[in-house]
Amino acid sequence: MAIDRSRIEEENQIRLSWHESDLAHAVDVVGRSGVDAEAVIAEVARFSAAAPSWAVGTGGTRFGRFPGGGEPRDTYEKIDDIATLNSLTGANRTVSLHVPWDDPGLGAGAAALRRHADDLGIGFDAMNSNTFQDNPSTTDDRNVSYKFGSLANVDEGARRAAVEHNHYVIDLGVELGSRALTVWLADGMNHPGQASFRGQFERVLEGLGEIYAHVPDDWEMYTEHKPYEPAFYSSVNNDWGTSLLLAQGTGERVKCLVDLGHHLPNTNIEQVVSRLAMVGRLGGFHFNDSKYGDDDLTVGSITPFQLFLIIGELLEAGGGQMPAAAYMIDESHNLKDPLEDLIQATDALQVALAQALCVNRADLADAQQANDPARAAEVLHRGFRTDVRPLVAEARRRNGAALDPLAAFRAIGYRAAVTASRGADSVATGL
Ligand code: LRH
Ligand code: MN
Repeated sequence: MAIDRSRIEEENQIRLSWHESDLAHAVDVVGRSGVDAEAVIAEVARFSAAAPSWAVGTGGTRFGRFPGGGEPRDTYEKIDDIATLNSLTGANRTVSLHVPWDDPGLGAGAAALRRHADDLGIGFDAMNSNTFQDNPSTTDDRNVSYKFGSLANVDEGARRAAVEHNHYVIDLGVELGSRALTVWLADGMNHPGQASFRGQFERVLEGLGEIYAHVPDDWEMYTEHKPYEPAFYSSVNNDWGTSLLLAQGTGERVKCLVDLGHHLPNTNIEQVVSRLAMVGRLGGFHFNDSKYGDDDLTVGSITPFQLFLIIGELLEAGGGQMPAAAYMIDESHNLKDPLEDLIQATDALQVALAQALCVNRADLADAQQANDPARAAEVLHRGFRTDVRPLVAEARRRNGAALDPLAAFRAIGYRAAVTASRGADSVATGL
């Protein structure tokens, strides 16, 4: 089930005259700070963030889960929903799968899923392996468990299972046209003394090496750090420093993936981004937002200024454009409709990018060179406080998408339609 694009055009027609006057004003305002609005619109239109297959359903917490109905029942329907999302935002052109939550099987299964996604104009972004849950195909049959870790486990059987699972995920990704693997490990300790910090690190480094040996030459591999959860005393890959050591210790095409929610409160994430980009090891992002822990909330909903600064560092690293990297959203929805949340997340990324592009980088460099922090702040805030929404809407319109994607999603009634066809209690696999 895909949205009829003519319906999106109808919704745009309703708003077109307002949009055109708002756009003319925004172009004028941006022009006065020496920024080319056309360049901003073009760069926003070029941007895309992969949608996570595990976030088109209701996630829930250990305290409860309140599904809203009409959830995708398999990976095909997840891709239908992501195609709908992309037709509204024009900026979610790929899906990031999580195995075994999404596993069409090698051969005919993968080929059929690839055809389905292709027909809907959706590509496959980085694949995610899962060695944080025991499951029939990788652990149970081998009578091993990830309870005490996967690559870091002292049990050779568990380590073997984890390496071979990642090999399988790579093989699947190759057949689907993906070009990267993300390895996030839940491995760590809950209790001081439970294991050796160095021992766990060295076993993970060895395991990543065995996984990397299977990675095709035109692929990248990402290590994703996280300070805690589900390990509550220490995680093996706990921060960007450890992630960088693992990436540099494993191979040239191994880079670090920055999940915004995987940083302790008050961590200067934009500085982490600057460091990793500086050494050529910034592989990708899992965008979300959080107030306390890994809350996986809507991108830009809690700390929009931090998101603006992070994207500013990316433009710095990319010479005024977004550098090539794996941009992905990683959220878990509890209260909002999953697609509405992803629409708002994507809009927040497009808005933060447009704001960062509205910073006159030459003026900022001048102020920095003059040790004039007040003027530097003025230049920065001028970008952050510019109402860039008409520029973002125009970028979407030029991508054949919606001026106002959330309003269009509701007006078109996609959720009601899929609830009718899938059932009010259909449940999606994932978090
Ligand atoms: C871990 C994480 C990781 C995924 C999972 C769904 O918290 O961010 O990226 O494997 O969420
Ligand atoms: Mn993540």
